[in-house]
Amino acid sequence: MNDNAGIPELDFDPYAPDVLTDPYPMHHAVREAGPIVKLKPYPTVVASARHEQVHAVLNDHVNFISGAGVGLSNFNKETPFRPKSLILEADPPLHTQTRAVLSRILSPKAVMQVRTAFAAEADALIDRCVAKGRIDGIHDLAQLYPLKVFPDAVGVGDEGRENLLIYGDLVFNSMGPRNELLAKAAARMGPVTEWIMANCARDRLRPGGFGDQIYQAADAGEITHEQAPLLVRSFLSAGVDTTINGIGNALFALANHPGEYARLHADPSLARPAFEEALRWESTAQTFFRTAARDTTIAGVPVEENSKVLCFLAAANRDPRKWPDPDRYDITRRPSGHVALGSGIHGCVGQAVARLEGELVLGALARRVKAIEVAGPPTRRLNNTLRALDTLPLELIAA
Ligand code: OVM
Repeated sequence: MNDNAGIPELDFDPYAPDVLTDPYPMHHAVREAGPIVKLKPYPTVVASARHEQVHAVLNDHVNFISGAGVGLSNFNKETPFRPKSLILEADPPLHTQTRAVLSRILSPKAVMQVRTAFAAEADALIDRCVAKGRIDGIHDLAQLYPLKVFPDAVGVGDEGRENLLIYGDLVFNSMGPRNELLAKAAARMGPVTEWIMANCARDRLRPGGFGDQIYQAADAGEITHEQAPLLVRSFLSAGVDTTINGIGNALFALANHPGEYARLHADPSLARPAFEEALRWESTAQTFFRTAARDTTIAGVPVEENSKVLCFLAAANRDPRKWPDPDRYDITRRPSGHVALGSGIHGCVGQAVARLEGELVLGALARRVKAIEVAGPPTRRLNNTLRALDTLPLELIAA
């Protein structure tokens, strides 16, 4: 089991269908094997499933860069599947410039401006779900909400928004190996990519929306006009599938923990911490990579330049070294320090929007629904990066 430099080597493929279906046994094994490990199927990768090392890697953007890709593929050796994101797959100084623009557009203060509109949509949607009683938590709720409010806020037209789901699925699959999941997603890619890029153009974006504000930043000289459409693309890549699954996973957590749901119903102001704890407990983005920019170390163990470093975010979020009773979903835990939204200079720039969406959906639910019952077995939608449900049959008991 121990190879070069004493790094344990484990025979797990994080992208095998059975592992994607139930990653927790692998998370446990990788975490307990050591602070960093190697994985037999991916010899150029070192991986960590512990909170301390994952956090340290994410907070060292000098040694562990993003510009060579944040998936398995190393852009120093392989061509990226699409033009690189100017924020996700970028390092300072480029990242510093683009990040400044996006973080202003998505700042807590800016996000307060959309709160009223987002709240009205959450209330209306939950009313429709309560009227139905029996719902599919994914198709009737988790997908509909972000797919309405986020493109509205960016300023994208109503036509063809389902392309955002297909594109998100593709982008997150592309961060894994070239397996069957990626091939299936890529088969749907041509017209979808065209639709996405067409909707990044200034004349397609509602004046004043998040998308238009990127062009305003270009007018002001903070970024170039050539960069603007690619930055709008980041909204359309990262803004929908992530929150859909964040909300879907939170519904899954609450449906399977009736005691926690009862506490939420009794005190709907727990909506925001309940969503936060769901991010920790069942992390939407399971993994992100960095690339070693030079020979360096992790936990004192040598890591060679150009190695890909696999950060198991979801496993770090259940590391018993960091969290008491880590497998327990506890809506009053207040899990600050979780890495579901990353950490460091690349930490989720849209987190204020993501948290707002989660809070409003769970809050509306808490006020109108006394209990959520599991009405059938959920099914999974396997993705190389995202923890995603395909269906989640629920019975909503009105308050
Ligand atoms: C982007 C992008 C795409 C996927 C995820 C993400 C989590 C960003 O295109 O910038 O952040």
